[in-house]
Amino acid sequence: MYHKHSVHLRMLRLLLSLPLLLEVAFEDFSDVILLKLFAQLWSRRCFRSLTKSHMSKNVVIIGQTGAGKSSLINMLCPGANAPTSNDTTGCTHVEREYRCDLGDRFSCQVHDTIGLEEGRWGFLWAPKAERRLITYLKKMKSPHLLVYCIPAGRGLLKKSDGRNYQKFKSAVGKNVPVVVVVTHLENFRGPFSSWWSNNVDKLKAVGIPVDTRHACITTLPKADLHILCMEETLYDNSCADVKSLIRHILSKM
Ligand SMILES: Nc1nc2c(ncn2[C@@H]2O[C@H](COP(=O)(O)OP(=O)(O)O)[C@@H](O)[C@H]2O)c(=O)[nH]1
Ligand SMILES: [Mg+2]
Repeated sequence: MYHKHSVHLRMLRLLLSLPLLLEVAFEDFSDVILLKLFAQLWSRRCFRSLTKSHMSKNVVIIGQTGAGKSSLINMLCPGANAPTSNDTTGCTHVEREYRCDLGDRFSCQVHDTIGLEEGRWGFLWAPKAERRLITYLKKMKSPHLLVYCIPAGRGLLKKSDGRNYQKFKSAVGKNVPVVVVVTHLENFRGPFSSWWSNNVDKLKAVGIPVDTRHACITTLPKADLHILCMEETLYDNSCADVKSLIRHILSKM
């Protein structure tokens, strides 16, 4: 992408300077005017192409209540202050979008959503939460990417995660990729990425394809990691891994 733009820029500079050079060299001004016109059209095309990478793309974070969706938003978008809680019922009561700087001249909109799989006693009973999410995705002009959030703790990966993964994958259609972000990994021994390979059988069993693009992270803030005597870099590395995953997918669109 970067290479393509720098080539565009160089060609643009060359083309813009051509009419001036020719004006000096030739007396036939009609050719020069035509060249100027061509250069202007080219510059507009280049401008559109250059701004494309800054265009906002919609990344929607979904998953069961407590998976860490809002915490992930707060990690990706400093200052977002998305409400988080470890209450038994969800504390995200309304969908909201935040601007996220992905680095490498990329940015996107990340959407926090209401938690799935709550009981009747929850903020929004599971069937209603599903319908609401489907409506939200349909209303959105174009979701570009779904990020399915899974908590990594023991017994936390559920059949319902596979069901929801498949349900929302087909709801958005085959042109919208779905990736997985596994959270709550700060206590994992070894590199976080090996959680995925350690758990392929369970992923298969619940119905999440093992070749799904993914990131394995913790969203625990640095202050909390510090209290637990854990490396604060776990936070920065997690943030970088998710951003690079999102950037990788969006840059191919
Ligand atoms: N230890 C740990 N706690 C997390 C992590 N991600 C989220 N949490 C906690 O889990 C609870 C639910 O997180 P929240 O972001 O509100 O989940 P949501 O319902 O999916 O939006 C909060 O208390 C978070 O602090 C994580 O990676 N590690
Ligand atoms: Mg939330």
